[in-house]
Amino acid sequence: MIILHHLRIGRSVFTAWLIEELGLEYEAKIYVRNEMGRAPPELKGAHPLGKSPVIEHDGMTLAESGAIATYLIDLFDAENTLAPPRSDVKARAVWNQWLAYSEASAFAPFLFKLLLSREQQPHPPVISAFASGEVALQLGYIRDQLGDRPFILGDRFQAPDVGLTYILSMARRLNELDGHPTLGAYLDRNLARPAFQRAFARTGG
Ligand SMILES: N[C@@H](CCC(=O)N[C@@H](CS)C(=O)NCC(=O)O)C(=O)O
Repeated sequence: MIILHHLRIGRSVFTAWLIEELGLEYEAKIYVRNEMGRAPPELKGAHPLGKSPVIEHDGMTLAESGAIATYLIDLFDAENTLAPPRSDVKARAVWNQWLAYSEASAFAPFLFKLLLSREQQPHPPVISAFASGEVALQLGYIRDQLGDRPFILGDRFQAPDVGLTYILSMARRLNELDGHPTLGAYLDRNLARPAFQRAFARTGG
């Protein structure tokens, strides 16, 4: 049995979604953010950083959404539904690139935007210029790479689409998707998947 330490309203629902896509049993331990939007101290009982998602499985505790996704797929995706087979080294490398991309390159500019949106004007010009330029760069990159394909790696939904959905849902919250109809349609397509709907209902988002 997998235990998912789930902090509400954040990226952990996307780990629940992956677990649902794999059809696995799990228990969600749910934590609620404090008035500053931060995790409660009890989450440090699951992992020293006190951040979510964290899973416990088979005597192991694991943090970091990308590492959790790779672990679950290595163990449970025997049919290669969410990843190319490991024997296809190049396809797997491209898959890994996209799996890492959401947390490694894409996330920080959106976080800056989110934090700035909570600050009063005038905003610090260096951070504002960095955030705006990088958000435009990342959204343009995802749009161009997606093209007119339904999913980021082609015709088939795979694990990197989960992380990209997280990034694009942040972009939508920040009103950054208005000029990107193909990204909006991609986001809606992913959020409509029954496994996402189940994860949302089960965890509260
Ligand atoms: N790189 C980590 C980031 C984990 C993270 O920052 N999670 C946020 C939730 S979206 C969190 O727990 N924030 C609570 C806090 O920092 O107090 C991952 O991919 O899992």
